[in-house]
Amino acid sequence: MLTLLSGGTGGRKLFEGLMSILPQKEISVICNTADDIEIYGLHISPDVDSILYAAAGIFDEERGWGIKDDTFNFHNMITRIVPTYSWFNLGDKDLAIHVIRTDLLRNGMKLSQVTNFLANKFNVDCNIIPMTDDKVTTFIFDGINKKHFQEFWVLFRGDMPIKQVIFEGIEKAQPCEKAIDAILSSKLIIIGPSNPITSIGPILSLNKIKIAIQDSKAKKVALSPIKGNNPYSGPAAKLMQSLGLEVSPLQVAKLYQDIIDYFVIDENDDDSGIKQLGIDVIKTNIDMQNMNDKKRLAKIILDKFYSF
Ligand code: GDP
Ligand code: FO1
Repeated sequence: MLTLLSGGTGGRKLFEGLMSILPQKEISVICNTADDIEIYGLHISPDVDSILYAAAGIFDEERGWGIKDDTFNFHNMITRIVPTYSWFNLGDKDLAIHVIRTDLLRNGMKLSQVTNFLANKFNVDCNIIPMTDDKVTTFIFDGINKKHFQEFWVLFRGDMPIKQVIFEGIEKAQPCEKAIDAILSSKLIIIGPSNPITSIGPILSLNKIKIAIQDSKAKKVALSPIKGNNPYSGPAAKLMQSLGLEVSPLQVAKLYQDIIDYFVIDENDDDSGIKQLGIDVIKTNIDMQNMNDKKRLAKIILDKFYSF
């Protein structure tokens, strides 16, 4: 068994590589839920859904979110009536998932149980685990107002000042028990090349998850989402800069230094600072533009750290 900590893009790409090599039942994924948002009363869980859809083979790779070949009839109609709904797009097929999830949550199921229910319906065998069943929400504070992460990213396209990143609810939130079980029974724990601030940040801010990783006998490896001084996509650079952090693989390694043994960085990046942290470095091509790249990178990690 191995456990991957993931958001919806870099971590999901690596997940696709891992799935192309290992049987799904050997893989557990602990997903960030702090990006979750309620849109007109529906519970949307973007990172859980990206992993679920990827496992089910229905993820829209081109768009980078949602279900492939989806249509937007519902969205077009609802925004014709209420134009202010137009900023967040929900596809028709995607919508079915949100309606079911919201209904089951209202009937008392926990997010992890709903996720399990949905995974079964798609014949998904890997263990997709939300980091918590409790409400945790990432807000971006600009010094005056706080905006939900989705508003910051989708509505304002990341174009607002960032004074603080707040994981509201994190102090009281408990990790899902299944997440702790997965960590403690894994031979390998992988921190995916996900956004270290808003995807991995909330997962590791659940103290019991961090402690379980530290206590685990597993090999612990993280992959860099940064090549040179740039992320491949998303707001990682803006978030890191705004928080006074350098945008570099070394900085990401520093964020993970108390839990990882190995760090995978791009072959052209400098590893000296990372080695000085006491972390072993694997240098390789960390681009995952297509399925071959994803499989190649996953294979390097599995060959080195996971005998099966
Ligand atoms: P989100 O939920 O969509 O923000 O997804 P993640 O947090 O999982 O992923 C965002 C991070 O993925 C960004 O910081 C990117 O730099 C990283 N990423 C995207 N594509 C690649 C890739 O091909 N290789 C690597 N190493 N990282 C990537
Ligand atoms: N991203 C967008 O840029 N625009 C959208 O309208 C949008 C809708 C959406 C609906 C469901 C879903 O699961 C994800 C969606 N995303 C959309 C992606 C999402 O905002 C982000 O990629 C992640 O939350 C970042 O972690």
